[in-house]
Amino acid sequence: MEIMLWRELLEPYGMAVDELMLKFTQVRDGYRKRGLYSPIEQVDGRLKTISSILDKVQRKNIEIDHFEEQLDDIAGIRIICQFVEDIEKVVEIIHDREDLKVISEKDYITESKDSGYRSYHMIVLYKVHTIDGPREVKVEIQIRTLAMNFWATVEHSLQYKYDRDIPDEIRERLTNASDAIVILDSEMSYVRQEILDAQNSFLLEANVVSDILNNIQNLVRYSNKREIKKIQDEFFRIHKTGNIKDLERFNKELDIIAEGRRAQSLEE
Ligand code: 0O2
Repeated sequence: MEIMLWRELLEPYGMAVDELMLKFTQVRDGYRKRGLYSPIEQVDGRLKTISSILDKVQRKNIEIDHFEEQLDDIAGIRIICQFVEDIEKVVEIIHDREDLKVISEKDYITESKDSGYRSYHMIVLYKVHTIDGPREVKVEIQIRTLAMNFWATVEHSLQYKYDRDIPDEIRERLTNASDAIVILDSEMSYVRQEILDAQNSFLLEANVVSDILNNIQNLVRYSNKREIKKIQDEFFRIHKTGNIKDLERFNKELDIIAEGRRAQSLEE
């Protein structure tokens, strides 16, 4: 196969990775903008390199001309969650999306791989629009916690270092580390609600403060300097108390003032 042909073949997969990374990042940001906890913490993506495709084709005895049908992970998206419970939510989000058709799922969380690897895998079909027309491609989505990702990243590097033949002693340590990660994830689940409450109130405060500052910015156009200074001082005073309810009340008052000023300026 010629090198130019490879590039053309892989192009729709690269597009799928770029588009899906953006879409899942938008899902995360959508939650956060509304002051909600996002089940998605981080989104990564990669197009399998030609050399890695050739390695896998050789390892799995796949005919080179059929690699597209046989390999599910030419396009790969990785979604990292904080807690094990979030994985279920992300799986649900993926099932509900109209632009993704789930064709298979592997649950390596309930049943880890012999290596100790844990992750939830979904193979989906996704349509991209190339200059040659629409193309539906397979994408592998790996969903795992931060802790599972830490283990998988380290183990993956060791697989490369030892050419997939990790010495027994290191393998044993990795198995121990994988067991420790199950315990870590389950301990974190116990304190999940506490962490979620803290994160939610932080996000909520960040959003209210940003709304207040927008309101003040808009009021600058319709009010005099003395009035703006008074509003700002009041904002600093309430912000110092750290009381989110008072901040929300103050923001509502600013909304009303801003609305009144806008209406007044239209009448003039
Ligand atoms: P890369 O470099 O990430 O692209 P197989 O290779 O036979 O195990 P299969 O049948 O294609 O995999 O599907 P499976 O088991 O769902 O694994 C696909 C991908 O999951 C792998 O792709 C890895 O990314 C990840 N994975 C699976 N098992 C392990 C493991 O034991 N350790 C780590 N670190 N990752 C794993 P590639 O092509 O192997 O690698």
